Amino acid sequence: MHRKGLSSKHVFEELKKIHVLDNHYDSGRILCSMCTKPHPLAEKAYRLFFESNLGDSGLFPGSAQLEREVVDQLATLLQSKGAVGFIVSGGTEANLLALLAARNMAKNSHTEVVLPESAHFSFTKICNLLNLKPVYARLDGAFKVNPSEVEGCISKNTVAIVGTAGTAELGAVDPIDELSKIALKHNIFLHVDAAFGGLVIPFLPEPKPIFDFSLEGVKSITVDPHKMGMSAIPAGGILFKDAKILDNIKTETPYLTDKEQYTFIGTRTGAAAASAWAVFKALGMEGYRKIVAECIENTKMFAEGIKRAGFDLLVEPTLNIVAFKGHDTHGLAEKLWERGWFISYVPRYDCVRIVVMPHVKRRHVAAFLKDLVEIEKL
Ligand code: 0PR
Repeated sequence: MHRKGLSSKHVFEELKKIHVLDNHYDSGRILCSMCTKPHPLAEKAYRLFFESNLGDSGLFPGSAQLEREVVDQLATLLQSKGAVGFIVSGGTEANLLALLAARNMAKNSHTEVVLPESAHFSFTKICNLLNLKPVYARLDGAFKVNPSEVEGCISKNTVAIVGTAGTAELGAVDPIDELSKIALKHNIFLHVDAAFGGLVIPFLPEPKPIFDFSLEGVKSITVDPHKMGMSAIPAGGILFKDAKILDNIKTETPYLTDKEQYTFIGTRTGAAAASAWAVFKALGMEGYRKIVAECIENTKMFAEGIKRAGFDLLVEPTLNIVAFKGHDTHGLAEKLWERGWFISYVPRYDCVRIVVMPHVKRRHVAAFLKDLVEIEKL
């Protein structure tokens, strides 16, 4: 640190020089991210609530109201009347709170969680933290978890079953309706990780998979405004079917304005909730439907172009994620990186993954496909 402070102007000039090192969604070249350029109102709302700390929400009742209203809107979207929850730091914390609740609700001796093989890596961290043993259930040919495999993984030690509505790698939607039946039959907590899909699936045309609280066995859902919600980071969402579940994740905070906290993070910004609130208001159901429709259209354009260039899709996309492979997929990924395309190489499936977020426009798809054809010809 300098002994004497520098002028704000000087400091900001320095910052701007470093800022150019970052990549920006506007370039259309970021095809490996589940985040996107936030809606313009998200930024305005964020600035307005910049100081707010929901870790001591009695000081910020306005922010607390916005958080409750965002959660209520998510609950309605996910077909619930009484669901409660929080805007948290992201999908990782949301999944953590769900499994913490499930573990604390189960008997002390219970130590296992049944996960699809395709579960997000956040569950590896969570199992570590909560001292839970992950028991992995195998997938079917469409990369969705096989319900009978899930049932076979259940033991007297199982605290929860997890299903994913929109896997990170392929955008697959597990058969949550089947998992719900299994969870009810065995009286086990079912958590749905819809971190990505939760703000996509409700806006798809029918027929669409059912993954929400309309299924009786579903006890909690992760759904992140900072992914397809176009909100500012950090805005994850965790919803629980009813308020009783919250007792299992409560920590007393006797000297704060609020006498208890339920989130893992203590000091946490209210600006993210304000930003999600503003975007929900500004877009409405119709706005999101349009954005999702454009992403799906661009996904189809990618998929068709990729097939035409001679590559194989791993699976026809359900959501706005495309995965494909060729004879030397890693080599292909490297050539795409060299040409400035930020794509993911997924070792598990030896494929290239593209997430078609709202910042990816038709012209970017066309430019990518042109490069892909050129690379294939070399
Ligand atoms: N669950 C699912 C299904 C996810 O896809 C993710 C993140 C999480 C949980 C965890 O969410 P947080 O990262 O908010 O805690 N999925 C993205 C992924 O792994 C995260 C991401 C976002 C990666 C932006 C890269 C990136 O540029 O692909």
